Amino acid sequence: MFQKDIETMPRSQIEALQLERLKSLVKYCYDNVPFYHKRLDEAGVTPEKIKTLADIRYIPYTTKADMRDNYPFGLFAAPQKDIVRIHASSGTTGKPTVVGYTAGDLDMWSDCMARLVMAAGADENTIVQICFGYGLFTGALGLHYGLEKIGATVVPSSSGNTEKQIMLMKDFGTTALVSTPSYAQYIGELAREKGVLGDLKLELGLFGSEGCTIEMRNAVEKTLGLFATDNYGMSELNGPGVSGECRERCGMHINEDHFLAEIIDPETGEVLPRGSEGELVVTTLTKRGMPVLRYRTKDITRIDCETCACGRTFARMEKPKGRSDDMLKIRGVNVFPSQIETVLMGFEEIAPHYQLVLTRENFSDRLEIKVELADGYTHLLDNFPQLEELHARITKELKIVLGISTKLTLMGSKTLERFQGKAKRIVDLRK
Ligand code: DLL
Repeated sequence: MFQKDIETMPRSQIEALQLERLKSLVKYCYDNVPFYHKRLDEAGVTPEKIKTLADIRYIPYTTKADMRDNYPFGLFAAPQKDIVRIHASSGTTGKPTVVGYTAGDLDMWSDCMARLVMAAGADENTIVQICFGYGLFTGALGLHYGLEKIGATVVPSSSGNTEKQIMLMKDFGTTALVSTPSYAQYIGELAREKGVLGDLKLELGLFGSEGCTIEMRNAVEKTLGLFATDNYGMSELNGPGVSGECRERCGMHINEDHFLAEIIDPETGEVLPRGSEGELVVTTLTKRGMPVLRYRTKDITRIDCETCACGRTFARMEKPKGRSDDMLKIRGVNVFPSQIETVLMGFEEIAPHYQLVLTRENFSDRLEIKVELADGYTHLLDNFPQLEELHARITKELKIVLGISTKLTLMGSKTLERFQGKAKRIVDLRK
């Protein structure tokens, strides 16, 4: 373990540390960020009001809209001279959300990452290729510093130019790959096509940044012949390093000394008891550049506080089921794309590439699921009875799991788009 004394602290000690840090964080935000000063005043919360961890419920939530309203630096708590790095979200729907880090924040970030990559099995013998895009996106630099901290050999190859990535992987004897699971799958397919898959020495995949069911992870592992762990985070909270899987892979350990996690009902905002499924809300306990109080992540998950078989005591969050704003509402029924992914990946005839197309016909929502046939099964496209039989089996299973009828289209190999970053699998033509 990277910091065994911290990662195995008894629960009571973790909570005592969180309370102490929460109290000083609230005071820090109150004194240094006019936005929080006003918000806390309006809610009647003074720093002295926080006496137990449960008192966090008095603090109002912070949302993405608050970040946008305070663009670019309005939520910074430290003066510009102390900010040494800025990252930002991609901002596909408006202005990006901007995050500033002090030197101490960067140190904390790389410690968090170092813990998680070590928990995944990386060490100083690991040669790791970072195939996340370097730049304002937090993924690449976040993992980069954590991996350097544990002494791994880092190859900052960034995303794109996949043929060159594969050449470097082969020539450098790369043993670990950092990327989205969808890009990893693409790298594997291209390496197979080029006839060099067998020359790669990949053992470990440090994946994250997008939803990935266990079934999808298994498919990517099979393609590349590696063991993969999942990593979770978001720019607003630091980037990656909020939580990640150890080799037990029974949930992602939350770095609880730096991040206080709650689960709330996404509709009512009510705090739910531990173990319930709901929206993850996170408070950054130690950040100084841009601390965040009770950030609504919109990610739907569940938290388990039992000690893990690996010995770590930090609570584990389940792989997010999806984002509350990615949940598809089809003819009144809530459907998460991850449910569809689980069904599709249960069929060996299906490749890990799919797209969900939403349309509206006659005032009614339609969901078309386009999915590629796996290599070795594309001949079915020329065998109508067999194709029909497979189509019927998958459609039936989708209906059972989703509770609604969908249109399934089975497609040939490499007909759907491939992604070098986060996969975009939903095409909503209803708007
Ligand atoms: O994706 C940070 C990151 C980089 C995490 C690299 C892990 C590895 P954003 O671009 O701000 O930050 O996107 C954050 O992506 O709220 C989730 O909806 C989703 N997400 C991130 N990691 C996972 C994961 C980075 N492991 C948003 N599983 C989050 C499911 C994830 N969803």
